[in-house]
Amino acid sequence: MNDLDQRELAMLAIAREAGELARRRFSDRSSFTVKFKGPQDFITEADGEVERLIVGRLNAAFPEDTYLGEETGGKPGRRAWVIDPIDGTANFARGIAHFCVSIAFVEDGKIRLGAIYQPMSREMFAAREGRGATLDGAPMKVTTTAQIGEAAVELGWSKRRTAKDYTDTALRILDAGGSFRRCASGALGLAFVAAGRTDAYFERHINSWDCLAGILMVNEAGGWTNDFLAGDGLLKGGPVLGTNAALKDTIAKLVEVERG
Ligand code: LIP
Repeated sequence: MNDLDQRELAMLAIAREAGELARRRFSDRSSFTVKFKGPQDFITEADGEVERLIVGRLNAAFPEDTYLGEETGGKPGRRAWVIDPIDGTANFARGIAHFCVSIAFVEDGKIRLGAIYQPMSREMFAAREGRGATLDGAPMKVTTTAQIGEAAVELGWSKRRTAKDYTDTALRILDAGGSFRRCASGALGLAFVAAGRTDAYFERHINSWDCLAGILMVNEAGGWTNDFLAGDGLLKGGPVLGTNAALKDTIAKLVEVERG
């Protein structure tokens, strides 16, 4: 078993263990309080608790690796785990069962592994560079939708970009005949593109911990993403578009992102 095999097995087991902890906290609303890191930026004690579990387990198994976590930060090196302990925190805080644990492994600037575990459905979305993407072990494939008039597009939102940018983008999608939604978890939004549940996910600014696992899944499921890690996406975030090859040019033009 090589290093990546060992990391893949550990990542999947830890994502599931961490997700079950998040599920227990979500199911007992007296177990956490809701606070704000900023406008519309929720946090609960569960976020930190889950991240500490993930980092502790990974550090014990791979002490030479580095980390970048939404809640504890970090200095990612050549081999780095990029972690969102609870993506969809606003949903978690409001009692909406649409949230996940997202873990990605980046080596030499390439996303090698990704796991997105949705605790309330107990679905495990996963991918390994060059070996495809799976949902509970079964292969995932993006849709073949080619017409925007048949497409469902999820548009991620945060206050990191203007309301006008968001509404202008949504209007272009709607005027072109597409439908749009916003479900408040970028990781699940990209995982659903990989699973063929939606046709595209776009967000003008998203953080690396929210999207790296999902980016790998979309590419390994036969889809296309922009080059998120170009420039300084790992530390500064940036735009993310994940879709299928048939819609790529249409959607990229509507959301005004470089096709690369
Ligand atoms: C969320 C992101 C999502 C964004 C939400 C929020 P969090 O992350 O995954 O892409 O649209 O506003 O930032 O805060 O739930 O971990």
